[in-house]
Amino acid sequence: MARYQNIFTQVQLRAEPEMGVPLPAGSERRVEETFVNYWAGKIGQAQIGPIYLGWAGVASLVFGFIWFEIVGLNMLASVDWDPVQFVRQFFWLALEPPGPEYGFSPFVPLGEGGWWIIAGFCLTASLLLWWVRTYTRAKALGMGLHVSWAFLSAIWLFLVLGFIRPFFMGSWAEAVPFGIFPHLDWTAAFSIRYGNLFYNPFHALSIVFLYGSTLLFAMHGATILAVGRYGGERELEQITDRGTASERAALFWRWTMGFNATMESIHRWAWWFAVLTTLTGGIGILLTGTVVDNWYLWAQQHGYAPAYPDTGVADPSATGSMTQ
Ligand code: 07D
Ligand code: 07D
Repeated sequence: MARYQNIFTQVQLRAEPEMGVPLPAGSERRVEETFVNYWAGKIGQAQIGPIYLGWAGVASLVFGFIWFEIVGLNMLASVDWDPVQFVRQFFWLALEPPGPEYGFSPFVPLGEGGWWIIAGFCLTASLLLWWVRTYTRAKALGMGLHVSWAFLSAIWLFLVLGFIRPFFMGSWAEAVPFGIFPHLDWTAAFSIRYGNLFYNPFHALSIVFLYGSTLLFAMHGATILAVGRYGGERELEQITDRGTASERAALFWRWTMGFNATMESIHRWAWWFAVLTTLTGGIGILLTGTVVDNWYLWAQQHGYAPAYPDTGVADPSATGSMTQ
């Protein structure tokens, strides 16, 4: 007998693999193999595959692999090809972008940032090709493109950080290095150089949406789990029926906060909060150094930060002497 399964069901199916709907003529699945994994079944579906890679998927993996190799080999070279030091110092190793003397030139000696440009190109190609898959696979399944547009919002912030803003600043040196702690050092240095990012209202908005995303995620996840005993994850039949898990879930929030999202709108809330985190973030980063040189002084001018009594010491970033 067919039994309803969800990711919290303890019983794992062991049957003929589910191969999905037939694909339109001309499309091909690259990897038809399937197998069953017990631990995968503990957190989701036990069946792994088939996976549709297609040309975009294969090209994305190839570019991603080249990016990974370029970064890894440069890091290895930086410790004189010593594998032990590579492992010991991994978190601190970096592949840095070109220095300011090269401006935004595409022709930079490999050892002085050229590798960073090539690696950045490969990572960008890899991400964009993966994005193409989210688009074409959704189309092939007759789905909406919500995942693609959301992913594009993250790619927007990534491109602002590594390409669009450096382009407008006229210097690769503004871009983020590849490396675990080095990219955090860049983040801290960026904030200090541009007068404390906390006074950038778009950074604040981005934080609102990031925090909001975690709150909404927790509320929605908890609510659906809490009505799991009434079949809460079977959202479709729940929308129209009275006395269902969905109705309880909605009533819970109306009783506790006076307002409830609907089964549909809660997902729109989540989508917008997540998308706006990186969308507003990208705007905030793009404005930094291009339009606003010092967020703290900007905030003072706009009554957003307190102005302290004059000390008589000239702030170089206020006099314009720092911009050549
Ligand atoms: C959980 C999904 C899985 C994804 C993971 C990331 C790589 C990179 C590369 C060694 C939530 C895989 C990572 C493939 C390896 C090399 C060269 C997603 C999940 C597990 N950051 N950041 C991390 C990236 C920026 C910041 C961790 C990427 C900005 C802070 C990881 C980018 C700024 C902190 C990482 C990027 C910034 C981190 C965990 C790109 C401002 C942390 C990420 C492409 C936004 C945290 C040691 C995670 C940490 C952390 C990856 C950009 C700030 C290494 C790929 C420049 C403050 N970042 N980051 O779980 O522990 O994401 O750092 O733009 O505290 Mg970062
Ligand atoms: C990076 C989008 C690109 C990622 C992509 C993924 C792979 C992995 C892996 C297959 C994350 C590519 C994936 C390659 C493949 C596998 C395994 C999204 C990215 C496409 N900040 N801050 C933010 C807070 C401070 C600074 C955002 C908090 C300080 C800078 C976020 C605090 C200084 C930047 C946020 C705080 C500072 C940010 C990021 C508190 C440092 C950015 C949102 C409490 C001293 C970024 C406008 C995000 C931004 C950003 C939070 C403090 C610097 C909301 C909570 C004051 C330079 N900060 N921050 O989703 O957009 O990133 O700013 O102190 O660039 Mg900040």
